[in-house]
Amino acid sequence: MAVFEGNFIQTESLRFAMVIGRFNDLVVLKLLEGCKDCLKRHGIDPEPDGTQVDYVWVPGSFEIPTVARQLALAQKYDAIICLGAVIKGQTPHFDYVSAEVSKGIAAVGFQTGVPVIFGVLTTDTMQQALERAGIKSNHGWEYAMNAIEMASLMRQLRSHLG
Ligand code: INI
Repeated sequence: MAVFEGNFIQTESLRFAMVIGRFNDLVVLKLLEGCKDCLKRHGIDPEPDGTQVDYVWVPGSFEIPTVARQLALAQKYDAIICLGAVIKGQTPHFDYVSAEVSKGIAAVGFQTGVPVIFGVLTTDTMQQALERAGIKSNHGWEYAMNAIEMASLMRQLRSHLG
């Protein structure tokens, strides 16, 4: 029998896509920065003119699952990282947008078998969002770590299971 775990060392052939909701871009751009920094420090070229990461921008978090699904169905990426920020203080839409984006992203992962990382902050205030996007820590970094780990794990499982 065997134990499977993703690693962070064989990263040069991994392919990622990022789907980024532009809404609350003050927060989202910081998450993106953290994400790219983590990828780079794990040997992945995050530049859009390189071969490892594609970037797709959408208007807001609500649109993320539609695009993530299309990317996943292409079976071209080892993982898809979804970045967004849904902030309660700003709108009564909060409950609808946060529910749909979380359900939608989970559904894409289940339906396609491609790891889809839920990098959408859902907070009560802009202050809380900024704290999670760099003022205290940058969750973008963790989202990239999760993507690398899952990408590596799924490659191992594919080669083991055939
Ligand atoms: N989109 C977000 O990503 N975050 C939000 O906080 C937000 N608010 O507050 O409304 C938001 N709304 C836009 C939504 O994602 C769609 O782009 C829009 O409803 C068009 O479908």
